[in-house]
Amino acid sequence: MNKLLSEVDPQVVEITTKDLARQQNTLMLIPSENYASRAVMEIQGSILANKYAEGYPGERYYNGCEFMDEVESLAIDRAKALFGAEHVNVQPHAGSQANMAVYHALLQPGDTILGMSLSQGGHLTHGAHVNFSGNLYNIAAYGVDADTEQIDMDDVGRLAEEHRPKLIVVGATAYPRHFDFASWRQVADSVGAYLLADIAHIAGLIAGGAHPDPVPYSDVVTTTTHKTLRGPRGAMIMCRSEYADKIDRAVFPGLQGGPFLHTIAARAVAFKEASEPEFKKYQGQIVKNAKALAARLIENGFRLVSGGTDNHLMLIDLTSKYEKMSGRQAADHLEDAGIIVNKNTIPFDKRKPRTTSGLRLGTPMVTTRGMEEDAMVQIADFITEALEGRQKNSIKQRIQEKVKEFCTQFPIYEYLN
Ligand code: DSN
Repeated sequence: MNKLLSEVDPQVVEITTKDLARQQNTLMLIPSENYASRAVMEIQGSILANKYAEGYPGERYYNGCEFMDEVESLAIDRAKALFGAEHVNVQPHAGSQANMAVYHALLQPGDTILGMSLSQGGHLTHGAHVNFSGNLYNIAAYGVDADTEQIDMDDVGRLAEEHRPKLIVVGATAYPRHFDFASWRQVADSVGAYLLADIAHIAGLIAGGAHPDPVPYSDVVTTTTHKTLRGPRGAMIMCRSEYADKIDRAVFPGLQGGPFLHTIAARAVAFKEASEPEFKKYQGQIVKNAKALAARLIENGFRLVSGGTDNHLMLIDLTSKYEKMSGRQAADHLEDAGIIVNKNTIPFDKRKPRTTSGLRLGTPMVTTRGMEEDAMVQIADFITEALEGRQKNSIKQRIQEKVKEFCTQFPIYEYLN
């Protein structure tokens, strides 16, 4: 029981060490990822992982939960203070489970949900036909306007009127613009629907004051905790007090058994970090960096969906520059050059989701490393050079070396080296 990991399993240590080098030596631009702090990682690997604690603080089905109650209550109180929420459930294991719990709490199978179409920026759980949401519920989908590539609230209002949803989901995984939550509330009220804000991508920006706040306007807000919020993998649900019991019962015993107290404790740590002044500065810098990256990419001849970004991410429309290169090919070329991005559909994409005509990239991770606007100009130039020189392995190899050298200026997890 007291042996070191390196003694018990050198093979796993070796794999992890290789990924540490990858995380250090590449530019990780996937907008939904982040580097969790040492403190967050430390508590995740702690003895809190050893305990079952089905139930909620003060009402557990297991004995020995005194300190589990204490740490879960701390996480809840910190989340409430951070977001100004009336009620918080910190137990969902992941964002999909959080959304599933909300639907389970507020809807019956067959009820209508209005959510953003997956191909235009929504999430699987917002009604995709391959997901439980699209199977169990009747889905109406909104997208973006063909000219502006932004959500048109008049169109959302018309769709709501036509389909009379019981619940409207506002939120996305690939939308580079702000959500005006007050307008969403108006649409929800006009048809008597619940409003669910899924802020998984932008939770950190919201906590740091860099994006409008959904909490005053929404019945329920869900988020993962590992994206811009920079906590451990996992999720939480915030809601108005009137829905607290339904939401809690939907999570446990409705969908889950034992909560993961080690990650709940890590959420508590992340919420503490997110309440510090540096976090606000960090979130502001994410947005400044995204704008700088977007501006340079445009200067370098790329077209960005909707013309730019207001948040942490952007979508490159590759068709504007390269007739034949798909998002999949471009993401692979960039990986060869040490730059990690997502292939992603663009609105009204003619290619399939596994191929795509776009790239999704964002700045949370490079900002965590301490990079600022001048570094974004350099990154945009690396991307441009790699895609222009894609046919030649020697060019991609040279850029990979330059990227690795560039990354040495922004070390991660020095204590692990
Ligand atoms: N998988 C997430 C993303 O990358 O956007 C959404 O849950």
